[in-house]
Amino acid sequence: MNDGRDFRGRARSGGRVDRHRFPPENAALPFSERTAMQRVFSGIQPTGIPTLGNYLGAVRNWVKLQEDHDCIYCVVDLHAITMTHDPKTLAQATREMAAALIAAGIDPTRSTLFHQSAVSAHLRLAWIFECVVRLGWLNRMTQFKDKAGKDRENFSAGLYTYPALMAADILAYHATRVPVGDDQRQHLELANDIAQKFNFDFCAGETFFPLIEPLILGPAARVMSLRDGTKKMSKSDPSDQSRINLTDDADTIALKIRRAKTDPEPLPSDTAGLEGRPEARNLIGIYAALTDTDHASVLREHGGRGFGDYKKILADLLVAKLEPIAEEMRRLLGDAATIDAILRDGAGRAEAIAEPIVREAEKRVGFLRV
Ligand code: AQP
Repeated sequence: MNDGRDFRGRARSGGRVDRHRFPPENAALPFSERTAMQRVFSGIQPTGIPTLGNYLGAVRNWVKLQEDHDCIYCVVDLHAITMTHDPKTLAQATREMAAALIAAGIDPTRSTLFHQSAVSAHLRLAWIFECVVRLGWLNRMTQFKDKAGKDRENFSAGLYTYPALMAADILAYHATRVPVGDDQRQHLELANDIAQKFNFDFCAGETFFPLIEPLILGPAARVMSLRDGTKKMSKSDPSDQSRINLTDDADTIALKIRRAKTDPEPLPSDTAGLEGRPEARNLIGIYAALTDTDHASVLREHGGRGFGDYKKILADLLVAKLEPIAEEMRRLLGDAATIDAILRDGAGRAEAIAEPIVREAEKRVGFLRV
């Protein structure tokens, strides 16, 4: 079954497998006409209105990647049921998330946009990966610890095995580049471990599943809560004041920024002065991301200002950037049938790519085909 190498592709004595080769020789390419471009996959849960964190950490980068990548973007409703959810609102939340992505700039004629539960290949590969991943690896996942806290016995098994489904989401498409916020870094490292163990166990060390490169981009890869600069901004945070929702109107944005927690000192003039000031760092990072600069340039421009003054400037910038998205989202949601048709079409295209890859994975595991 193997040639004496461990699952990470390292020869136990001498030699080394080239784990970075892409496309893998045995990956039965091409699966679409566009495989000359690197394939990107990313997903977002329909667990609420997307936040400024989702937008700056992920979605804005998804939009840019459409220029020169074969992009597949997924509303991950299977992941959304790993936490307690309301079945009456999930379908509409899925539609709203699709509308938010389109309003933010995802072009469904250039990218494949669909919802996860419409493509069963995700679940078939996820099951195989659940049998590949080791319990010890899952035990190290900080997102599960953060979400379940001390009450882990009462959380779903799905939340615990979430990273195996996430690995399947990406690898069912042989995607190699995954734009995410910094909170997902550990899950992508695990996905690479799963891929390499699968290759080792079932492909004699060949690169059937390619290595994934996380794309964690920009000065706002982790946008923090407006109430606590040490906690990430989340769409499911019980406090609406902790986040900016992409649908917030101008007054709400201004009020939330005005109330955002800060310290009494004025802004420093250089990045060293942000040390130990997580709330100041967060508000500077948001401005930097929205203006495509970095923390240092923002501080060169605004260092020395008091927060009262700076918050007004930041709120105006946020309103200018987010209002057009909210408006377009409202317009799109007036026509649910069109959103559904976009998702249906995307699911068909996604399935055409994933099906042969997952069928090949099932064959390699040894399932009977009759
Ligand atoms: N605060 C954040 N800063 C930067 N990036 C973020 N992302 C999420 N929060 C931030 C990125 O957004 C993408 C989609 O995330 P998700 O919906 O799949 O799940 P999540 O990371 O758990 O996001 P939330 O908003 O915190 O959702 P809930 O509250 O439902 O758990 C990912 O790329 C993520 O990195």
